[in-house]
Amino acid sequence: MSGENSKTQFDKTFDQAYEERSPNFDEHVNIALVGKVSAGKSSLLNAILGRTREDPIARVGASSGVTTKVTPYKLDEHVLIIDCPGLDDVRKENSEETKDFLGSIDLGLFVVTGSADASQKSNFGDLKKNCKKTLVILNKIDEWDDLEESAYHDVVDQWKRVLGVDKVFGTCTKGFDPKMRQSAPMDLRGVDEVRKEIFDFLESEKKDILLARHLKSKESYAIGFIAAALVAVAGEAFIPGSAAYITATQVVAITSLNYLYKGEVLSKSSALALLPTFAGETLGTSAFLFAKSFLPPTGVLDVAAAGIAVSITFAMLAAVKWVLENEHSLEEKKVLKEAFNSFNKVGQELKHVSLSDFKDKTSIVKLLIRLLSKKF
Ligand SMILES: Nc1nc2c(ncn2[C@@H]2O[C@H](COP(=O)(O)OP(=O)(O)O)[C@@H](O)[C@H]2O)c(=O)[nH]1
Ligand SMILES: [Mg+2]
Repeated sequence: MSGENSKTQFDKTFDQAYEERSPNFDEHVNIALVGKVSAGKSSLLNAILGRTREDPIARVGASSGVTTKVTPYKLDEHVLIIDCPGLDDVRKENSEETKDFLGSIDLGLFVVTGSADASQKSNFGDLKKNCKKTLVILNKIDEWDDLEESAYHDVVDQWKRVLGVDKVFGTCTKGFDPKMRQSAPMDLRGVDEVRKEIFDFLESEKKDILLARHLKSKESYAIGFIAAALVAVAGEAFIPGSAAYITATQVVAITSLNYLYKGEVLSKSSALALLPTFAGETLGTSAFLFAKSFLPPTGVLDVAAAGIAVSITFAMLAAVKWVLENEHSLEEKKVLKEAFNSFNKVGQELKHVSLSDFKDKTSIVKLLIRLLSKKF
């Protein structure tokens, strides 16, 4: 195989892998937040995005009228959340924006409170018909705090039966009302589970990053992202053309982290152009990776090389995360390089993690939290 051909093969594999994995940055996320006035829709939205009472996205109020009928939250050009009692209220608005919205709702969050109410069935049916996915959320579960536990389970079962669903998420999102006493604590329950369900769904649509950008704290999302990249790299080391796959994973992760923190789309070529910044420091190993993957006939890496690929990827992504978090830009090559060198030391430990352990993303996340907290 000549060098020329190898390069072409690398580019082809890289481009294809990149296209397959890259988020759709020009896509849209439309979410319908449906439920009666005062069910806690605005509170739930704040809770999902990790907001505080002082820094809400959606206004919360005990007096009905705060969320009258239809309240749109346009988080940016790509993310629209409409808070309304039912989709019919949105239809009545009859603007271009609401028409587009109704035609492509990704997610419907149906928020109910109290005991099961059959009159909500048609509203739910309408929502379900118009969304790719719907979640039913029983909010204000604190209402059952003083009752026997069975009372809460009974009401969940009734809602399941009335709406014909297998799952009802119980939540408490108390504490966002600006009229609350300052000293009154926030009472948040069940929100993590709802958030996870939402992001898992959006991830399957390759759109999770579009909403994740609006999370108040991006830390855990970013860590999950790096963990997923490491899991991918560990698996990719053993497939033919591994260097191209690994590079695609790195580039996708860099563009995603950049969007998460900056809300800007970094082009494929700009992200690719960053890689030599890191490679310079690990020339031996990266040249090794590069060369190895072009060795016929299988082009697979051995275990040692796979460990190196994982630890380099860790250092690279940890550095990118650190730079973005600390208000630097990826243009600052010197800062990026320094951060890479520090994390590269910290990440040596990853070389000794058995590759089969990379199947378990949860334990990798735990490991990353520890490694990333090491100061440099
Ligand atoms: N007890 C209790 N009150 C809540 C909960 N979630 C929201 N609230 C309160 O219910 C009222 C209406 O909430 P809001 O989010 O504005 O409802 P929306 O009209 O559906 O958007 C506010 O006073 C909230 O503080 C909850 O889980 N438990
Ligand atoms: Mg509201």
